[in-house]
This record gives sequence, C-alpha cells and structure tokens, in this order.
Amino acid sequence: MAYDPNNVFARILRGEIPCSKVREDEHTLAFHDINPQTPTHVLVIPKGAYVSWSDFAETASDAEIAALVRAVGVVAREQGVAEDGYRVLSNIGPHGNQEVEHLHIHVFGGRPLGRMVP
Ligand code: IU
Repeated sequence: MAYDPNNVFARILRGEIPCSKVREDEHTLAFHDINPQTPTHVLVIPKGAYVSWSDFAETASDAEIAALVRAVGVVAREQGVAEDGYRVLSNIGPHGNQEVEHLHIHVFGGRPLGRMVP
C-alpha cells in the first residue's frame, strides 16, 4: 500500500496537528489516543513512512525496529500498566480495520481487558 504523506499521523509528526505527547526519541513518537478505549490508551508510531508491519519489517533499519519495540515497553512501564498488564495491538489494512495508514501500535491498559476477540 502506498504511503500517503498527508495522513493524520504524518501531519502530527510534522507538527501540523497537535497531539498529547507521551514520549519521543530519534525514531518514535508516543501520544495519547484522541478517543481512548481504556484508561491508558497510547499510540506508539515510528517516525518513518511505513503503513504496515510488512513495510516496516522489510525497509526499516535495525535501529528503527529496535527503537519501536523498546518504546512500547518503556511506554507501558512509564504509564504504570506494566505490573498489572496491558495489551499491544496493531490494525493493518482493510481486514484489520486500519483507519490511519501510518503504522501504529495501540497500548491499552488500566483495567482488565477481557479475552481478546480476534
Ligand atoms: P486504527 O483503527 O488502529 O487505525 O485506529 C486509529 C486510532 O487513531 C484510533 O484509535 C483513533 O482514535 C486514533 N486517532 C488519534 O489518536 N488522533 C487522530 O487525530 C485520529 C485518530 I484521525
């Protein structure tokens, strides 16, 4: 899938749209979801132009991949959900119901999340 440079997360990364920032490093940005589904609901995104995990896995540098994985773990710890537990999820493509076509990882927590339905 082609990357649309005007998707909303690209615009957040360029500073054209505000976000409620949680943390940032050279390769990633984390911010509170605008429509939280759980008490903790943070989105972690790579700064690079990737739509899917396939794009990311095939074209991102090892440093970008490591940074994204680390950012998810750090966010969970810093948001205070690491001990009780949390859920990490990415929606990809039409079958995954991906709304924003810039790769993002949801970090849900802050209450029991129940059994995941596919
Ligand atoms: P997706 O289905 O995984 O693509 O969900 C996109 C998420 O991005 C969804 O939870 C939205 O509430 C969230 N979001 C946001 O945080 N800020 C925005 O400006 C927009 C969507 I548009």
